[in-house]
Formats: sequence, C-alpha cells, structure tokens
Amino acid sequence: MNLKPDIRTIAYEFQIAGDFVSAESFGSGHINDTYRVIFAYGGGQHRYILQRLNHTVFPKPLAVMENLQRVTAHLAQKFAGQPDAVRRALALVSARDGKFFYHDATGNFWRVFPFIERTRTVDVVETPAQAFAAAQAFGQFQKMLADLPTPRLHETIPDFHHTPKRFAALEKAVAADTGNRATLAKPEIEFALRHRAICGVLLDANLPERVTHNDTKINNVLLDAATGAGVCVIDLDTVMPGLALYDFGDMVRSMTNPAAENDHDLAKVEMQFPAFEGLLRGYLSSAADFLTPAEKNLLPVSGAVIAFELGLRFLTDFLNGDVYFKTRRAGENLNRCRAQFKLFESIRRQETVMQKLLATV
Ligand code: ADP
Ligand code: GN1
Ligand code: MG
Repeated sequence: MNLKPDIRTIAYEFQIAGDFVSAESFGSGHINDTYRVIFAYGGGQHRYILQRLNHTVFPKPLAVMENLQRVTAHLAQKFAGQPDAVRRALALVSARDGKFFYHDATGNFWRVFPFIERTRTVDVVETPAQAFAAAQAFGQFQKMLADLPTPRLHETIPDFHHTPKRFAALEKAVAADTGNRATLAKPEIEFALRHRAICGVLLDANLPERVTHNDTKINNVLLDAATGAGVCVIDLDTVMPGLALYDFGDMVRSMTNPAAENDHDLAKVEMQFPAFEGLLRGYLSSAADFLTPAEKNLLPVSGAVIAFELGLRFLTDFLNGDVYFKTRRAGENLNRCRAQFKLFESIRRQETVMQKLLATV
C-alpha cells in the first residue's frame, strides 16, 4: 500500500518560518518525489522544495546527504560576493534538530531547499542558446568543485556510469527474464549485443577523476525565466567522483534530441547539430582551461556512450519489471530504450562533423 505522505506535517519538521499554506507535486524527475510547498510569513508567501529521497535508488541516504551538504556549502562559498549569489547555489534548510534532513518513522529521508524563484526548467531543449546556457552552467559547476577539500565524496551509486557493468546488468536481466519480457525486446537486446564495443571507450582512455554531476540532463539546471541564462545546477544526489565526459555525454544525449525521452515517434529522434554546437561552445566557455587534450578529443563520442548506456539501463529496467525509473504506462521503459538506441546511432553518424567543429572552437 502506498500511503500519501502528510506533507504538511513533514514540512513542519524543518526550520521554515511561518504557517503552512499548501503543497503540490512538482517537476518531472524520474527518481525522487518532489513537492513545492508554500509558507506564509511576515505578510508574504515563501516557496520551498520538499523532497523525499528515493532510498531504493540511493541505498545510503546519509552518504547522499553528507555529499549534498559539503557540495552546497562549497558552492555557496564560491558564489559569495558575486551577483545573484543566493540563487546560484542550491541551499539546504535545516530540520528542527539541526540536521540537514528529516528521517521519518517509516524510514523515509526528506530534505528542503529554498525554491529558487524566477527560474524555469524544460524537459526538451528549445533553442541552441538554451543548450549553451545549460552546458556553461554544468562546466562551471565542475570547475568550482575541482578544489573541493578532501575527503573524496561518497559514491552514492557505485559504478553509476561504468558502462561495461551496465552491460553486465543487462545480460543478467536477460538471463533471469523475471518479467517474461525478453521476447518483447528481442531486437533491442540484439542491438545492445551488436554495439557492446562502445562500452569501454571512456573508461579505457585513462582520463582523470574529477568531481562530476553525473546527471546533467536539461531539467537539472534552473534557467533564468527572463534571460534564459543558467542560474543554478540542481539534483545533486549523484555528484561524486567521475569523468568530465560523463557530464558532457549526458548533456549531448539529453539536450540535442528534440523528442521527449519517451516519444513514440522515433522519426523525431535525431541529434540536432546546432544544439550540439551550442553545448560544445557553452561547455568549453567554462571548462576549456581545465580539460586535458585527451578529454577534449573524446567530447564528440561521449554522447554516444551515454545514450547507449542509458538505453541499456532502460532496457534492463524493462526486463526487471520497471523497478527503477518511474513509469506511467506499460512498455514505457522499452520505448525509452528504443529512443536512446536511435539517438546513439544518430550521434555516431555525426562524429566526423563534430570532430571538425571541435577543431575550430
Ligand atoms: P529528481 O531527482 O526526481 O529528478 P530534482 O531534484 O531534479 O528531482 O527535482 C525535480 C524538479 O523540481 C526539477 O527538475 C525542477 O524543475 C524542480 N526543482 C528542484 N529543486 C528546485 C529548487 N530549489 N528551486 C526550483 N525548482 C526546483
Ligand atoms: C534519472 O533523477 P533524474 O530524473 O534527473 C536518472 C539518470 C537518467 C535520467 C534519464 C539517479 O534522472 O541517471 O539519465 O533519469 N537518475 C538516477 O532521464 O538514476
Ligand atoms: Mg532531476
């Protein structure tokens, strides 16, 4: 039984001034449960994001919250004194007991962020300028975290972007076929097997470990509602040691595709070159000075690796019975897999032109 949480009671567990007014589900993330809550205080209304962490996906919530606290504090320090500093770093609102989260009686972990006003998120990129803005923000995010003091961040999901292990997980799901769905996904399983050689491309290149975001899709950056500039990088649960190319690759796969992730019309799924150009220029505008030549060289292929990897993950979840990603209809994960595999092919086809552009930027 999935009881509706009492958002009002949970919100009062945090140090939010004033009286609870309302709450509504918010955003379109696939993992956590997100609510926008309103409190009245001093004659005005103040908005917050209240979120339940998905502890199936993140089995060590305390590690997630510790990373989150360190990363947000570091970013706040970096932005201090700059224009619009308050909107540019995600902040945590403390719980009544001073912790950065509230652990409820049923075992759920909750946290609250001030709602960052005058921003918007989109699920599909609308213009190349938007891709530029988002990529610039993610590049700056990596740059600012380059001097995060030790210790190394926790790996909140170990091997999150270890593509060969994602492939092994698919093979395991095919062999187990717990949901009796393998026959429905025969062409996709065969596709995965045919292209498995791509799995090692980033890992085998001996690239430097960095602090990376690891989930750089377009709706994880808040854009200024008036100017469209990237204001704040959010969804920090997967921030951990990783490769810069995981972030750029995820941007390519999520921001150059004009179709929704679960679009049925696969004809629409094609990497849009102008969006790629926006991404490349935006990312390099903030990251060019710290990336190594080897990293730069792999920028054009990184999107294909991450699209393939996400296709594997959607397919694995379909075979396992839709236990990881939120779904709203039967077959949605298989549909999402098909779209990622189509995108993977489209990105690979455009590799030469991407390399040519890279040489000129
Ligand atoms: P998920 O892990 O489920 O994707 P997110 O942390 O990305 O959860 O939050 C879901 C959505 O909620 C975001 O895409 C964004 O639209 C909105 N959101 C999250 N945090 C804030 C915030 N502090 N201010 C404004 N909007 C936010
Ligand atoms: C999930 O949490 P959200 O919706 O931003 C997933 C990402 C996938 C993305 C695909 C922790 O991201 O890895 O790329 O869906 N996050 C996690 O839309 O698995
Ligand atoms: Mg998100």
